[in-house]
Amino acid sequence: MRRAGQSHAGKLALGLLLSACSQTATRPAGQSSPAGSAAASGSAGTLAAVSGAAGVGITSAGTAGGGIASGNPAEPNPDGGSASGRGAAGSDGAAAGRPAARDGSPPGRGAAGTDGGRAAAGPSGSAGTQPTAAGQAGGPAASPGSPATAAVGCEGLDPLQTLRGLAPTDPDLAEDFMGYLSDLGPLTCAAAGTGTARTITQTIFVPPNSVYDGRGEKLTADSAMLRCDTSEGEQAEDQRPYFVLAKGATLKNVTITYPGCEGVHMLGDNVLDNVRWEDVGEDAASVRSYFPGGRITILNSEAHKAKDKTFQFNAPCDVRIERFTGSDMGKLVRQNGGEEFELKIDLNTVQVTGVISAVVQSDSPRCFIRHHALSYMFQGSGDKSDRVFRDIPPANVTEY
Ligand code: ADA
Ligand code: CA
Repeated sequence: MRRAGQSHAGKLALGLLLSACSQTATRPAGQSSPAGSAAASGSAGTLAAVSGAAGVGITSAGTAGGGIASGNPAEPNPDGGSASGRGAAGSDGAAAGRPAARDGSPPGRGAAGTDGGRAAAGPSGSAGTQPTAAGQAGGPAASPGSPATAAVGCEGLDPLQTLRGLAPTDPDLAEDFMGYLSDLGPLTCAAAGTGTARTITQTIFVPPNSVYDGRGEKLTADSAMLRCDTSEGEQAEDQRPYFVLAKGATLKNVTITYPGCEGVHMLGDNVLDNVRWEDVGEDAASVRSYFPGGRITILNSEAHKAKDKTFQFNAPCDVRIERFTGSDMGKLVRQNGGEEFELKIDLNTVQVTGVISAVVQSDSPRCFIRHHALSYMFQGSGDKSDRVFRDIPPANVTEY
């Protein structure tokens, strides 16, 4: 891997040594190209070992149980066997008489498409200009400007009722959100993990502003109960997530194993800290179009084997990914295709290898990227430098 700060010769020598298309996003100051004119890439497939990934790894401290309150009976989702749209991606039914949802729709709903609901929305708590150095330094769960809100525990809490309270005001998005909720199935509310390896049969709901500390636990989804796609590519759109994080919730010290299913759904203003995806499913974590979005902070984490995208954003967000390692992935970050809402992304000390398609891909003229100590290695041969920040205006990319 080449890193910022190495001499060009040093980079080149190391790059040749690695015999692969490792490139850093370093460029001379003032140059607007996202990745500079990186050297042509080398041989296909073989990846150099990743070194120096700071802060990753799960600490297995603690074995205390408790903290898990089942808000719902542990039984299969009654609508789990519904005929509509299971399995294959995009196999939804008839669209309602309006533009369809912009992201993976619940079964029976419209196919993915565009809707204007979000595209015209303003930025997430920021001026619509290029982010500044200070602009994305995020604190944990709470986002600046949001009222100081106390953590909500699971006791007496109805997850679906809580989620309904977060419905968007836009009627179309609200309808999509309600469809999402009805398809989500039963949820287990939990504000703490177990520190053990266990199989989950329901999506875990982390209440608003709570910190779910898995204490090093290793979770495996029951693929029938979470409707995980275990076919090649794992891209079915109606898989259930391991976690739904309410607004302001934090998830930490958790490993998500195979099958990855829909990973983690983040309502907004969330922190993921020391989360490890061993084998990403449809995606590792996402903000859906009908979620509030906001500040998303992903720290000390790693993700592997994402056939398509790792982190997917379908609503305006201010994203910070710091001390992250990933391997074998289509994209590290994908802004939902065809969307033009504002998305700010800060990549700080990020190392990805085996990238197939892009480090970040967006069709939005308002996708702004800041990066520091970013290194990447594509699969295959050929110069992939135009794919580092794919389809993103070079002027929107700043190295710091
Ligand atoms: C696919 C799909 C989108 C959206 C996205 C996601 O890219 O085409 O509509 O569902 O997945 O959010 O995972
Ligand atoms: Ca998804």
